[in-house]
Amino acid sequence: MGRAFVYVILGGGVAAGHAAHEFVKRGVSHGELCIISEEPVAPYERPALSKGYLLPEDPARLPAFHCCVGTNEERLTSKWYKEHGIELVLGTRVKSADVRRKTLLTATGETITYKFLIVATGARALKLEEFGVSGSDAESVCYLRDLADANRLVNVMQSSSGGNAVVIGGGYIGMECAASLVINNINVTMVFPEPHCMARLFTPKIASYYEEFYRSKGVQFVKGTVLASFDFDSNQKITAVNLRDGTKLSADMVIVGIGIRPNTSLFEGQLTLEKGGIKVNGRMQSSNSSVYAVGDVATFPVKTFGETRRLEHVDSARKAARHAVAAIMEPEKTTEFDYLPFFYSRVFTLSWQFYGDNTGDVVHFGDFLGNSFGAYWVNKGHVVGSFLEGGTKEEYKAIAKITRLKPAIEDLADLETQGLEFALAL
Ligand code: FAD
Ligand code: NAD
Ligand code: ISD
Repeated sequence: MGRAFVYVILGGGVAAGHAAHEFVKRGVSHGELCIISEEPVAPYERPALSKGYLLPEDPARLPAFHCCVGTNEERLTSKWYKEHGIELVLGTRVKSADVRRKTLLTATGETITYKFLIVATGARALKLEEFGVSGSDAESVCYLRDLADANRLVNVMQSSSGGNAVVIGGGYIGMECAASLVINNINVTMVFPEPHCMARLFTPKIASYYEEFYRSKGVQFVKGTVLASFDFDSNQKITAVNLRDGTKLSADMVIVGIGIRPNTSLFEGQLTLEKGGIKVNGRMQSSNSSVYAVGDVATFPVKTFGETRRLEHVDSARKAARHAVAAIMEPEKTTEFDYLPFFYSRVFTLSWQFYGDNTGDVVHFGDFLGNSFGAYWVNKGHVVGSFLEGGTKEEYKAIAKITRLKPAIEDLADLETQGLEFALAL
């Protein structure tokens, strides 16, 4: 059995949803585009899963957060895809790809061919077993990557109300889930190997602000160690978590957020890989000219840094997806992708944004005892990155603009004195 399409998007997450919207904006014809997704629902805004989805009252539920509500655009339900003649093949895993033959084979045995393929397979959560610890399949151990994980997490959370949770990992998932657990009346201990939370991005000073805030909400931190094993009762229910430093933490539930691996396996040996992702050029085109890659799975040239990066954030997935569609449908009008990395998070009443690169010297500014502060990163004499907690819309716009402009900095002390005013004055 086989079907042929002009355009196929492999993966049905954030990048797929925004790419589909762009295809329609650019006049794709009925029957030309197909999206194949392992998930059983139309593309949705994944960030909701660790935020609104976990609220105890009035939680976000589909269809409210289908793409592209994250950018205040149309909400694309299955009906929208149907109305625009887009074939949405849901609940279907692609099990092999042959880029020479331009063919995908699904787990249901169907062959789908394409003229242009956009790979948007995202990433999978790393499992404890990959670090030599078993127990991931225990009833109260939760990961969080997709809707099925989120539903499971909500159930486990509800049955653990008033109890103890151990959160393994001090990155995005750990921080956002820990906040949600507290809001759900669960006592939280966070465990991670680094000296402070969000070690990939935060400076020790920034991290200590968030850690203090979390402590004020009752969260405890165990740093510099990792999980060694679980204790189970006679019903195979987890009762405690044993850490490598010998600590035993009693636990009714566990959330694991220890990073991801991009889903590249279908293309290994067929496309060039770099930095863990599918290497693409400024048109999001891989080493095979009919295959494009976007989102968590793509390693692309970040012009402003002069090097390639693989980013794991929603803004980058959305914009790269739209850029790939532009490059495919209007190649002569489409220039190289020129993306300024943008990351953000919201936890409790806090909210931060980061633009650019966190390399070089750090200059902190603002009131670290209050509720608005930030930092600039200055590399080789230029601002390359900025962070702001508690900013206004105008202030976030200003730090984004300054990071894009990369102004020269002669005196770090002067930059520190000027603080946010430096960005606002530009
Ligand atoms: P995904 O959205 O992960 O989509 C990949 C899709 O491909 C999935 O539907 C998957 O099932 C499908 N797929 C994979 N392999 C196959 C196959 N072989 N066959 C068929 N289908 C396949 N970023 C932010 O910037 N801000 C946030 O606040 C934020 N919050 C997040 C919260 C959570 C809980 C998670 C997990 C991530 C969050 N992120 C956030 C990161 C952001 O969601 C990702 O960067 C983004 O989803 C990447 O989009 P993508 O389309 O590349 O991958
Ligand atoms: P992450 O890379 O942000 O953090 C991984 C954390 O795992 C590290 O900070 C470290 O503390 C911990 N760790 C590493 N090895 C460990 C070990 N052996 N034992 C215990 N802990 C260990 O990844 P994540 O938090 O799992 O997030 C998954 C993905 O979801 C990422 O791509 C992230 O960008 C994305 N996400 C983003 C947001 C956002 O941008 N606001 C929110 C949620 C999720
Ligand atoms: O994707 C990401 C992310 O979450 C970060 O903190 O890239 C950055 C750093 O790993 C690199 O700047």
